[in-house]
Amino acid sequence: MGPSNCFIEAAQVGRNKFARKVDKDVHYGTAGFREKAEVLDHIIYRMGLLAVLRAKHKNATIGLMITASHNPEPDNGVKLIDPRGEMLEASWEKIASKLANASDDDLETVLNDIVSSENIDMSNEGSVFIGRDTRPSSPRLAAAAVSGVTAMCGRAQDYAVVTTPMLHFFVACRNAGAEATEGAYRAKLSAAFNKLCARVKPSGHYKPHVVFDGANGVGALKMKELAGYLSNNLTVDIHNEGSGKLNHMCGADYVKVQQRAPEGVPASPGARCVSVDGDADRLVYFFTGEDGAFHLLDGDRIATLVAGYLMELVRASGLAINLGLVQTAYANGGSTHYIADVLKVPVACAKTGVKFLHEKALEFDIGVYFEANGHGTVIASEKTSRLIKDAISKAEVPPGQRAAAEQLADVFDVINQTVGDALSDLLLVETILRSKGWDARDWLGTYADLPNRQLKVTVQDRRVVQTTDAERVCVSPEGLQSKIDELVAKFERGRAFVRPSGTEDVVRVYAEADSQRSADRLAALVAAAVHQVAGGVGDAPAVP
Ligand code: 16G
Ligand code: MG
Repeated sequence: MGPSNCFIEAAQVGRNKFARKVDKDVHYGTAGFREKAEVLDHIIYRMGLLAVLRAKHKNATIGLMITASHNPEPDNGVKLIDPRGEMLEASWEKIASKLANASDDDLETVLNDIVSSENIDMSNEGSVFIGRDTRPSSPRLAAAAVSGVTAMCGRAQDYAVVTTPMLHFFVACRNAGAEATEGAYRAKLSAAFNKLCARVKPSGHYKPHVVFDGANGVGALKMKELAGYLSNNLTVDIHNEGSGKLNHMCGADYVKVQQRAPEGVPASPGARCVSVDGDADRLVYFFTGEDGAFHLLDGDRIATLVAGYLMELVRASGLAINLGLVQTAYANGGSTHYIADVLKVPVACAKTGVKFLHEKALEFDIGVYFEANGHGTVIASEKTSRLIKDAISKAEVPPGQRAAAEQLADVFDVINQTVGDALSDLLLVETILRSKGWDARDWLGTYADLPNRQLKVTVQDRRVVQTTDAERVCVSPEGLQSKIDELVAKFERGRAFVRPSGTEDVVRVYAEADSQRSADRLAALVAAAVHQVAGGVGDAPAVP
């Protein structure tokens, strides 16, 4: 079929089988499109079309993942994955939004416009990998995506139920000429982990056992499979394995936001527990103390653990590698102080959203990045990987330095560098705790968090709030930042910022200070200032 026939067919199928159900304008945001599942069919069909165009444009395989991550079960969503396993390039997010919002009658025109403005060679193959989470609506929506790919004369490979990071991995593998299968993924992670474990016997407080909260989603299914390959190096006790409702009273988001243990997980004091989210691209650790108190080890804790450990290895290797940690403004001031001033690791700040952290991390030879909510990974430049390989193979490198380089290489094998991956991050954290002989309490003891508070303010139009300097400074509305500065100055160790949410129709407020009472007061005062100058809706926030 000639290229123009593809457009005609794509538009016809779109009109006949995947007509728009709602007229609401949608927007491809940091996590793709996310809506109620029943209105997504036409959007996902169109993303199938777009994925083929993107694949032809890049002359490479593109990924299409159907998930709404930590959202409630009735929601769903879609995001595209670029050739090296990274998130869709920003300029194509606008194209995605335009295609999703086109009327049924305009489809053919919009598709033609994309091809001419992006100069797409339609004779290239359009290969698209498709994956989905465990939501009841996901099989139907995956079928819509396949229809889109087929109508656009592309070739779909359906991986059925996989985690988001697995699909990123498959796309990167295929485009690098490597095996893109679940078996290859499991083999890579488990072989690297088992090799690292063979080198270090469990010692000190470390016990090779974790309690796993699978959020009743795909993370539980895939952890169960992976666990079978870890032999005695780690036993995993899996709960919320799928019989309950997805993300309901469980999972990483629930645990982080509610600051409490998930339901469905037995609370045995001191046991190291981990929660992943609905598509297993983020995780948090926690444990319950002897006194029943809940203790969270969030993305900031993981970041400091990982960056500190890798910095030790880099120093021991003697290699000229510039390692840095990327956080967001949400990172607790206690963690930033510890990593920068105690562990002496350079720290950079990026805007909220995985792709912004990833981008910033590329500026380092080894970039560690984590959001406080548990999204994150580590990436190394090609130059760094070469440097490490050379150090291992050169006879003149002193044994101690070579051993550190070897350890670095093996640690990188356990990491999914394409995107944050809860299963890979879990193995990384376990590797480090094991090598330090730490339990969760030792890990928690490395530094103290500053008390903090997050609030939301509803305003008429959240776009009036604009920020700069990685969201730490508010430039609009005028006068808001000077008001925040004034308030912050009144509190010991005070810090606060505001930003429009990318996923909810609210302005978010974050504040921290030397006591919980002060953090609560500062957050409320800043929220009241936002309400006053940014067009607050309803009653002004109460100040305790
Ligand atoms: C999205 C982002 C997450 C970010 C969150 C912020 C990805 C894959 N996900 O879920 O990184 O923390 O948005 O939400 O990038 P907010 O803008 O509503 O605060
Ligand atoms: Mg997720």
